[in-house]
Amino acid sequence: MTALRVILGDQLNPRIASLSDVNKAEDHILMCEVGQEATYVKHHKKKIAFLFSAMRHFAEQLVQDGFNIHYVKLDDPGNTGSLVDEITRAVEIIDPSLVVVTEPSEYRVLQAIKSMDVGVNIDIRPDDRFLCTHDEFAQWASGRKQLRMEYFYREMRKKYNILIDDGKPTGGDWNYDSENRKPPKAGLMVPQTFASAPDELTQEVMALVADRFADHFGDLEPFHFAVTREQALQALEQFIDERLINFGDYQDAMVQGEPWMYHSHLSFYINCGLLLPLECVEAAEHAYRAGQAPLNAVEGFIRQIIGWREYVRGIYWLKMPSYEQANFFDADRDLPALFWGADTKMNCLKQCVTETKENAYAHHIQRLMVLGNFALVAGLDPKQVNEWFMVVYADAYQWVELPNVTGMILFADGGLLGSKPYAASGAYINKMSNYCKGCHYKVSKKNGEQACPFNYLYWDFLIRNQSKLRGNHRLSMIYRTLERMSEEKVDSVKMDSIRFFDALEAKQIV
Ligand code: FAD
Ligand code: DLZ
Ligand code: SF4
Repeated sequence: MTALRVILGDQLNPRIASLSDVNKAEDHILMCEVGQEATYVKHHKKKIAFLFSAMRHFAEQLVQDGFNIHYVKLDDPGNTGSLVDEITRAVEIIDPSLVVVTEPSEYRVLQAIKSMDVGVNIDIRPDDRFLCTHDEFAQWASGRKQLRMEYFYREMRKKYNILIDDGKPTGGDWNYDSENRKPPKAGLMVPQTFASAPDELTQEVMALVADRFADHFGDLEPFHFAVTREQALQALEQFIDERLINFGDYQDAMVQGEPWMYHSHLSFYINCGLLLPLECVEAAEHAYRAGQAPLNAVEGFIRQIIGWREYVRGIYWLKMPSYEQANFFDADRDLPALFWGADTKMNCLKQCVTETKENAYAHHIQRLMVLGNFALVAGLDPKQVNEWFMVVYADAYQWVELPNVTGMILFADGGLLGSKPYAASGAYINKMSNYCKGCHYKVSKKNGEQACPFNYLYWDFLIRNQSKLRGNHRLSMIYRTLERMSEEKVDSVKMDSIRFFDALEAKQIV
């Protein structure tokens, strides 16, 4: 019996469920580069080059290991341009008695595969790279008034026995986040991120991307991502050896000219399968046990992976497809051109967009507290904001992008994922970065043309949405402060915001 085993672009691991019972002699493995996946949103050039190169390297490895590979390149004659049509075409060519696929990570692709009729059974297997199944998450969520990552995370720690000593959390506490908010200090020496020179195969892919996707956002060069499992393991090792020690302390810090900071830069590799989440977590725990990294750093890193990563995926599958439509604040402002690199006088936004364009990467606090904070307080349309975040980051797949954008930054789900909106004034950005020093605006000024726009947009957001937010007990202090604000001050907030929004709409440089 011949099976056709489909490997999607984000399933690049030999331990993937669809290969668990592969018969090397008889089965065929299908991988395909298709125009539709690269253009349904116009992904950053670096993301496409990264994924195509990683796919080709993975296929090459499978060939060396003796598998029958049916690999369709983007420019192969006959390439139909869509995943579904390529699977159909391969079924016609290979004539298997079964198609096996690991559940696609994105709802859109799962629906497309489920609705296929290729004349043979399609076996869709759970993706066991994730640490929590859909059923487990649904069970955990059922009956709870509020979903909170922290409680989910504790369950995951217990389930996988991670940072647990004698049944209790290592060090006595579950969470050391309060130790992970140090502002950057002058003269921080940030180690280089992992870099590998593009080999011949990657160069070929880069030429293809430069030719076919020239109008997509983002810089293709320099390209230094890992594109094989071996290289991704080196990137993991380099993070554990050189940056994990400071990951916790400076997790929220932003420094001009330092796009990578002490973060791991592993999301690209974990999300496409080159690394497995549990091996990253185990490497970090091992470093702690060996005395190489402090607990606040190790626990913080582990929480991101077995906590946040699994939690957002759980919410995605719990709430799709309606989650895509969520717009709690009825926000409808168009995404301004500054997100695509048009000039802006707001230095924090300029830095984060420029680095995003160069690297297809920004770290979490840049995404959350600069780009996301602006999208929230300016009332940008969730659909356009989601599309932007899907386009620009090399780690973006809808299962992880959508909950982070709709839930975490925009609060467009009304508080399902997080308990309050992450809105902040310029003071937060000034505390956690050195961006304000080089800015046209004055972070110390609350109103007027020179004032930092975040300072008045923050209050304008709270005023505009008070009917929806006043009942949120985590915002009660802030609303009491607003009540005590003079009428004159409230008027200045509104006037400054109107002036700012008018300028945005008139496409002036803000
Ligand atoms: P580190 O800071 O080193 O964290 C370690 C790992 O934890 C990451 O590699 C990632 O796998 C995981 N992680 C951390 N935070 C989150 C989170 N909030 N959700 C899920 N996983 C997390 N992450 C993506 O992988 N893809 C996205 O498209 C994406 N879009 C985002 C959009 C917004 C608006 C925000 C606020 C966050 C988004 N994130 C996304 C989460 C997070 O910002 C990135 O995972 C992280 O910046 C990747 O860099 P890193 O590998 O250096 O992470
Ligand atoms: C993101 C992406 C891109 C750019 N190209 C491909 C591709 O050519 N072939 C493929 O199998 N997957 C690609 N992907 C990933 C998919 O868009 C999608 O995220 C996965 O199939 C998971 O559902
Ligand atoms: Fe950003 Fe305001 Fe600081 Fe300028 S002053 S960098 S706009 S926070």
